[in-house]
Amino acid sequence: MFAGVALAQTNVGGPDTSGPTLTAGQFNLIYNFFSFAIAAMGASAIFFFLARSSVAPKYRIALLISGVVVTIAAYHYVRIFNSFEAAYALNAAGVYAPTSVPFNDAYRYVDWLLTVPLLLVEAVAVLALARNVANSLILRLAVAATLMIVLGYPGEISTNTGTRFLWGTLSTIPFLYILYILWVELARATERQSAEVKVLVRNLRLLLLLSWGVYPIAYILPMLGIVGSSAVVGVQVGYTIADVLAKPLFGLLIYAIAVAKTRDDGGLVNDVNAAGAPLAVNASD
Ligand SMILES: *C/C=C(C)/C=C/C=C(C)/C=C/C1=C(C)CCCC1(C)C
Repeated sequence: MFAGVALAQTNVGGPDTSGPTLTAGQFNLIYNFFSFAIAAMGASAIFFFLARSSVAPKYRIALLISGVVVTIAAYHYVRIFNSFEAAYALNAAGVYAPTSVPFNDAYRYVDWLLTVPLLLVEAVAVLALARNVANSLILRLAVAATLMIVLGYPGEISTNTGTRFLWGTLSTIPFLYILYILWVELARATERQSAEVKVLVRNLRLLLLLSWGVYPIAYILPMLGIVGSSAVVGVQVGYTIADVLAKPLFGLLIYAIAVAKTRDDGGLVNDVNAAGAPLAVNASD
């Protein structure tokens, strides 16, 4: 009986069943952000797949992974968008009230579970480090990324501040570990690079810090007294902005690094034959 009461309390709303009413402006803001994310993810997927031939073969895997990441994200944003549309209905009062269909926030976490480890692989891949160094980095980063997301989820779906705080804190431990590893290793990896690559990698690290830092901030909004419809808007818009920075924009920086490193490595004759045979090296570059 007590357990039942406790469960009912901590699970109010569950994965967002009975959300608050949204004004037309709030609904449209979220709606347009989701729509923008679908366009950004979809268009950048096309770009990353097609841009592979403009970088040296050893950097192509990084662009391929960038393309896969934004493709996965585009798919999930379509699902999130549809779920959001079904979860609210315009009523006679001109506001959007929750329907009986819950807004499915789990799509985000499933998306992150796939894309976050891949984003880390992408960053390591473009550096073209020695194989053993790269493998060890990828393993540590992928395990930490998975832990970060799995630990964050129970807090995300809880409306209980204590529960949210506990899982959020646990999730922050692997998060800090990832940032530390990337900060130290990305810096070390650029020591021998050209000035241009150094600046680009520095920008990549800053973008990573800036965009990844938005997620825990959006997560704690409901704990900072921002509740009801403002919390829904803050969390959804916050995560969407962060996703566009962390995936398409991050991918573009990866592309810029691959182009700069291709040039530093001696360039490439951009005339790839259809069979994808090894490219000739442009000695004059
Ligand atoms: C493309 C998606 C990306 C890069 C997602 C990144 C997500 C995070 C960095 C999430 C971090 C969290 C915490 C550090 C604590 C609270 C729970 C999370 C999962 C929101």
